[in-house]
Amino acid sequence: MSDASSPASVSSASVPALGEAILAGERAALARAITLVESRRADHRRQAQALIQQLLPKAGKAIRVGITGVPGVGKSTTIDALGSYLTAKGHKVAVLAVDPSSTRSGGSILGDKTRMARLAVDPCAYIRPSPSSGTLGGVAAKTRETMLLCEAAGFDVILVETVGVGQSETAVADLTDFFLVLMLPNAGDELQGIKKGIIELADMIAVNKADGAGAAAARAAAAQYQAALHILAPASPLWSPPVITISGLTGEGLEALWSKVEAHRARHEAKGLIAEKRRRQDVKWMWAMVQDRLQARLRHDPALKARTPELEAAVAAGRLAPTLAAEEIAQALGL
Ligand SMILES: Nc1nc2c(ncn2[C@@H]2O[C@H](COP(=O)(O)OP(=O)(O)OP(=O)(O)O)[C@@H](O)[C@H]2O)c(=O)[nH]1
Ligand SMILES: [Mg+2]
Repeated sequence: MSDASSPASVSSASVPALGEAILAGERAALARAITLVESRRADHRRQAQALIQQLLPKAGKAIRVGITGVPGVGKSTTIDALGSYLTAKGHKVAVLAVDPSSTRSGGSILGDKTRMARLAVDPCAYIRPSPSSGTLGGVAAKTRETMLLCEAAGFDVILVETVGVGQSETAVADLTDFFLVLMLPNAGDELQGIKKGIIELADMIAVNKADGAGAAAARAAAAQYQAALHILAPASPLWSPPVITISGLTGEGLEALWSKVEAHRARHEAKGLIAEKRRRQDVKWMWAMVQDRLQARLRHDPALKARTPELEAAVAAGRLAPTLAAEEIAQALGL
């Protein structure tokens, strides 16, 4: 069930209490904490960091799955069906999203709730739409912290949806243990447009809408993707990304899909590779956040904001060497 989060205003003394409430599985506390994490206010950021630090030892126990695909491929429909299958098996499922374009005033929120009708009323599921503003790095960093809060709250499956635009797939792949790429059955054009980068990120490809009249086309597409994977994907001794067909609408193939996710986890966990991947991701996140802060300084520092248009114009006009302009900006940043 998704909560409408109230404006977060937590006195610093009550951060530990909020943490305890999250650990006890209180939905309202989780929603408040996520609101803190998403807030831009400096005092909220500090409280959020204290909270994350407190809860970190209790986080990390979930299977984290990223799901991408072009608009309309059926991500939300599939997540609704997969999530319901998983809660019926006793899992607690959190659904998060990374959509850096979702400043469109909650449009995606409504969309997702109607497309995830079953999960939206499932007491063992929690749906949280994408943080609605900021850079991709900023949005993804907040989603990452929200994921940690959900784990501390006892969610053992985290599904992160992202629409396949820009670099959002890479950001979500860097948040998750397993990256699932959904494809449409009409492979012809799709295969042409397939980005090599996506294939390299994929731990599995699922051709969706393999139902009714689409079933045969889906099977044909799956065969083509399988062939493409052999050519494009780097061979790993541990895992060859499978290509399967599913229907998010009927639920067909979702059991097989999940058994692949579990097989991937078992195989990698046995060699300590999930933990290793997460440590690598953490280091990458650290640098991504440093870069985000530097960029924010670049954009918001009043002196720089006043000066950079002139510098840009002078460089563009050939009046100033780029090196000199860069030097001035670096000095202003204290570098
Ligand atoms: N036949 C069939 N239709 C499906 C299936 N999955 C989704 N659809 C339909 O495809 C349309 C888009 O589904 P969504 O789940 O909203 O797709 P999405 O990938 O989440 O879309 P965005 O959030 O806009 O990127 C809807 O009309 C669904 O009913 C499927 O397995 N079979
Ligand atoms: Mg969707």
